[in-house]
Amino acid sequence: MILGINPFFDDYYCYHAYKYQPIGILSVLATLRSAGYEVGFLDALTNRRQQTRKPKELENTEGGYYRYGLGDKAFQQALMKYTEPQVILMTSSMTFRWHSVRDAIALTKEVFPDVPVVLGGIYATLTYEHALQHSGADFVVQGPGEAKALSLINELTGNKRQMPETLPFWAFDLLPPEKRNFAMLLTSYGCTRNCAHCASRLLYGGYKRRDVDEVIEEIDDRYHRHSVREFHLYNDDLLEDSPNHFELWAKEAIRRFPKARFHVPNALLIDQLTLRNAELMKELKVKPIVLGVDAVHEAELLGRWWISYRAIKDTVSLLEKAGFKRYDIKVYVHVSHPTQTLRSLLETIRFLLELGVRPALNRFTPIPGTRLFEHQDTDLALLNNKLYPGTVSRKDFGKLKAFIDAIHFLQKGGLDLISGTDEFTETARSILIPKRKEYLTTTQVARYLGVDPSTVRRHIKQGKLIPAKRVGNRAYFDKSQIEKELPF
Ligand code: B12
Ligand code: SF4
Repeated sequence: MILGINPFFDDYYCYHAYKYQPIGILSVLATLRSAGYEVGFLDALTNRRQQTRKPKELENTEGGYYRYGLGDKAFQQALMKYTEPQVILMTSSMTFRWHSVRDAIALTKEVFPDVPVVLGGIYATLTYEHALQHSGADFVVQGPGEAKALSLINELTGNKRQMPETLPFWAFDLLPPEKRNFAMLLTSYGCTRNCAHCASRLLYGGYKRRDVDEVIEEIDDRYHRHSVREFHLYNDDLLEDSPNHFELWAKEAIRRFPKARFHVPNALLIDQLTLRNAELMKELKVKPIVLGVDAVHEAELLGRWWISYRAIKDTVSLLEKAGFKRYDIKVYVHVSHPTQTLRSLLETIRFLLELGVRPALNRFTPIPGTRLFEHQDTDLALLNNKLYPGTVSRKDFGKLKAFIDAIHFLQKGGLDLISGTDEFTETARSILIPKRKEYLTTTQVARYLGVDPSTVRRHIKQGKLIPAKRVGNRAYFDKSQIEKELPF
C-alpha cells in the first residue's frame, strides 16, 4: 500500500487552514490508484489548533505560534493505524513552513523507519536543493508529480505499472468527510503573465488549459456522485481566451448543474473581464467577485502592465452592468512589496473605497526563485508573510484592515462615507476619514487669511509661521495647521 500524507503545520496564525483540500497529492494518489496501486491517505491538517514552541530560528520573533492539525503524538497514533506501507508520499505547501515538513517526516520515520519517504509539493518544487538537504526525505520530487511518482514507486517496489491514458480527477473520496462540503477545481494550470513576485511560472512553466469536456465531467462527478454544490476555482488565469474556454464550460455548467455555486478566491485579472464572461459569472452565482490589483503605482514595476486606475474603474462599471453590486467586489492589494511606498498603498486603498468596492489587504510573501526575491541567506521560515517588514508594520496592518472593514461595512449598509453629502455622513466622514493634506503657497495663505503676502513673509522670518515643507525657495503650508493655529 502507498500512503499519502498531508502534514500538519506550525504558524503564527492561519484562518481556515483545515478547510484547504490538498489536491496535488490527491491527484498523485488518484493516478497511482488508476495504475493499480492500493492507496491510503492521512490528512493531518485537521481543525485542531494548539499553541506550540517556535523553532529556534523564530525564537526571537513576536506573537504566539500554533500547531494547525494533529499534535506529534496524535499524528504518530494515526500513522500506527496503517499496516506498514511500501512507500510514503508526503506533500508540502508554503516554503516558509518547511520546519513542519521536516518534523512530520522525522515523526513518520520513528513509526516506519524502513519505509522510504518521498516528498513533493510546492516547498519541494520551489526550493528543491533545500528540501534535499534539510527535509529528511529519502527522495524529493520537483514539479507535477503524477508520472514521476509512478516511475519512482515502480522502481522502489519492482513493479512495472503503466500511466493511465488520461489523468484521473484528483481523489475527492480520499478526503476526510468533514472536508467534502465543497470541491476545489482547476480548469487550467499556470498563468499567461509573469509577475516579478509570483511563483506560478516556476510551478507550471507556463499556461495549460484543460479540455472543456473533462472539466464538465469533473464537476458532474462531484455534483452527482458526491452531492457537492460549492466549487472553488483556484486557477491563476481563469479567463484567458475566455470565449474559447471559460465561456464554453460555464454555459454548460449553468445548464447542467443548476444548484452549483462557484467561488473565485484566487483573484481575476481585471483586463480579461468582459460583459459576457461577467454575466456568466453572475449566473454561476460567483460572490464575492475577486479582483487582483496591487498598489497601482507599483504595478508596472512588478510587470503588471494591465493595472491602472482607469482599468479598475472600467472593470467595476462593467461588473455593475453585469449585475454585481459594488460592495460584493473584493479587490486584493498586496501590502509590503519591496518596491512599495506607503503613499501609493494608501492612495490605492482610498481610490478603491471611493469606488465603493472592498479592498482586501494581503501581506506580501517573498517567494524563493521569483525575480523579486532577495533573501538568499535568510532561513525560509523568516520569510513568513506575518513577519515580513515593509510598508506597514504588523500592528498597523491590523489597524488598517479593521479601518477599511469598518468603512466597507458602513458602505454596505447604505452609508456612503466617501462621497456622501448629507449632514450625518459628513459628520461621520470627518470623524472617520481624515482629509488628505492640502498645501498652500505663501500667496494662497495670504489670500486665505485676508492679509498681505508681505505680512505672511514677515511672520515666516520671525519664526511665528513655520512652513510644512520647502521646495527650492518656495514655502508650503499645511492648510489644516493654518486653520487650527491662525497666527494673525
Ligand atoms: C490553493 C492555494 C492557497 C490556499 C491553500 C494553500 C495551502 N497549500 O495550504 C490558500 C488560499 C489558503 C492560500 C493562501 C496563501 N498562499 Co497560496 N496558493 C494556492 C495555489 C493557488 C494553488 C495550490 C494548489 O492547490 N495547486 C494545485 C495542485 C494540483 O498543485 P500542487 O499542490 O503543486 O501539486 C502538484 C505538485 O506540486 C506535485 N505534488 C504535490 N504534492 C506531492 C507529493 C508527492 C509525494 C509528489 C511526488 C508530488 C507532489 O504533484 C501535484 C500534481 O501535479 C498556489 C498557486 C498555484 N498555482 O499553485 C498558491 C501558492 C501556493 N500560495 C502562495 C502564497 C504566497 C500564499 C499566501 C502566503 C498569500 C500571501 N499573503 O502572500 C497565503 C498564505 C495564507 C496563510 N495564512 O498562511 C504561493 C507560495 C508561497 C510560498 N512561499 O511557498 C503560491 C505558489 C502562489 C504564487 N502564485 O506564487 N494559498
Ligand atoms: S497574474 Fe497572478 S498568477 Fe499570473 S503571474 Fe501575475 S501574480 Fe502570478
